[in-house]
Amino acid sequence: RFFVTGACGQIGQEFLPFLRSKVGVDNVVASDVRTSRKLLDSGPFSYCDVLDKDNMARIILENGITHVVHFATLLSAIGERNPALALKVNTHGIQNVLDLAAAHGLSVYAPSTIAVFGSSTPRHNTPDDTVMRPHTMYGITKVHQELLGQYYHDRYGVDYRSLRYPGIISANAPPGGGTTDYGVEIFGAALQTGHYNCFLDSDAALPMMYMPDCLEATWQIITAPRDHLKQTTYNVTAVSFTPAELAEAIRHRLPHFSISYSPDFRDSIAKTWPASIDDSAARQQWGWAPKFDLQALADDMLTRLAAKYKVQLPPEL
Ligand code: VAH
Repeated sequence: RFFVTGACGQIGQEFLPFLRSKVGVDNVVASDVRTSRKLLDSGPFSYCDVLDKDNMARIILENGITHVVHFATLLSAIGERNPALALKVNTHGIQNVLDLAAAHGLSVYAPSTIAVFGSSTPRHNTPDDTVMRPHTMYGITKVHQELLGQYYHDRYGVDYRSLRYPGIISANAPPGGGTTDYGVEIFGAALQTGHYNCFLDSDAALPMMYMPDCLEATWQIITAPRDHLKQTTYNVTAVSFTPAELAEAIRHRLPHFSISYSPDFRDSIAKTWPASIDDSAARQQWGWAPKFDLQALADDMLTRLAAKYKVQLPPEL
């Protein structure tokens, strides 16, 4: 049975129904510090602040949990607005999860991020094992998570697994305060106003992935046979593009779409992250292969959001 923290977040919202479709609704207990009617009606839910270890222990033991999927976290941009809270939630949350995993023999999946890298890391085709000196509180806490996960794996035998997500683009769930959020906002603006003022500069290249690929990658690493895995944390990516290149892909379907640039502090964060990453270990060891490239991602986002906003897309050229 699975326990999912951060079920209301960008990834949690979509991973929850995906996981339930794989293992059965009643085999997944969702949790968060917020909830919604939709979430409560969708299956088992328990209120859980990841800082409250006793409550987490109660939920895990009373529900016979064997796997924890730990999504609760503060992302890069929101973390810079409140570094003290990001430090607390991100480090204590994973520590509580790992302590309970060690005590009760649980498996843990907790995502990491390309934000673990910094300006002294090679920016192109960044390998799995390289310099990790991040500049954001979010990145610092995720380096801590990676090392702690490895430590609990080596010392207490915890089956800890992690993917370094790139920016994740999704049509359903809004992102929650990251540097890569522009990649989602741009589609809503393109369809609703025809214009987007981007908070990153035109040339800020970042690795990205479409949500369906993210869900598959996450499921694949969770279910991969342990003896195929030679490391606890893997780079994964699908495509890399700049805001200008994404705008171009949108113009393919919406020729009148325009973009302007007003880079803010998030552009300075983006410039310290890799422009592209090397995920060959994930491809070799557990068969990672993304399905969506830039144009496929843009077309699918526009089709889904046009239906949501009831906007007519011009016929394909
Ligand atoms: C962020 N979307 O922007 C997150 C991500 C690739 C970075 O972890 O903070």
